[in-house]
Amino acid sequence: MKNLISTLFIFCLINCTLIAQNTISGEVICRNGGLLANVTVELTGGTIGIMTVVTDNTGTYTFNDVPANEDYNIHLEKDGNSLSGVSTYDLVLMHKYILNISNDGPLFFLASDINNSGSVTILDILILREIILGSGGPWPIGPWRFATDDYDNTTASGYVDDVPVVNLQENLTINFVGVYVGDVNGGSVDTDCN
Ligand SMILES: [Ca+2]
Ligand SMILES: [Ca+2]
Repeated sequence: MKNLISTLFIFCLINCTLIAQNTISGEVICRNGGLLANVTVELTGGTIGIMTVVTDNTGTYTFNDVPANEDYNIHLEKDGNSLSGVSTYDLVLMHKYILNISNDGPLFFLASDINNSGSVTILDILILREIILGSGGPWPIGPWRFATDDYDNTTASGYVDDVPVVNLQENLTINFVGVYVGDVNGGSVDTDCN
């Protein structure tokens, strides 16, 4: 009997490890703090292949029953080609950024780096100017981009658009801020921002 219990215990231990599952969830907000709907969130990797959810008016996403002990990638994207929130005033702010007289933090930088080169230069201004003159798009990247709430370009912390999850061991909460590229001052009033 003792041997049987030991065998069952070992069997359970192995299988419990194999079927352990977790939840990956979070919230996507706008720069003004509103909840951002219609963001496509993809979870890829491990044995699941790909799982996709779209945020609703609560701005939340949830992946249930994600197998533990595996590696994943979370990717966010959202369509957009409106100039809502993008104006010549943003060009002025970018000029000031280049001249070191205006910098309102990491999200300001992310919205200003139009070509995703890792710096804000006169080329970004020229590209955004063409977008404005052309009444919208195409953006080199985006226009929506998604930064984790710990994103900071000056310290290389946090992630944008893609978040790696290595060896999932527990339930994770990963929150994002949606940034509309070109809307440097974050004045966009997107209809999906609740
Ligand atoms: Ca750039
Ligand atoms: Ca703006």
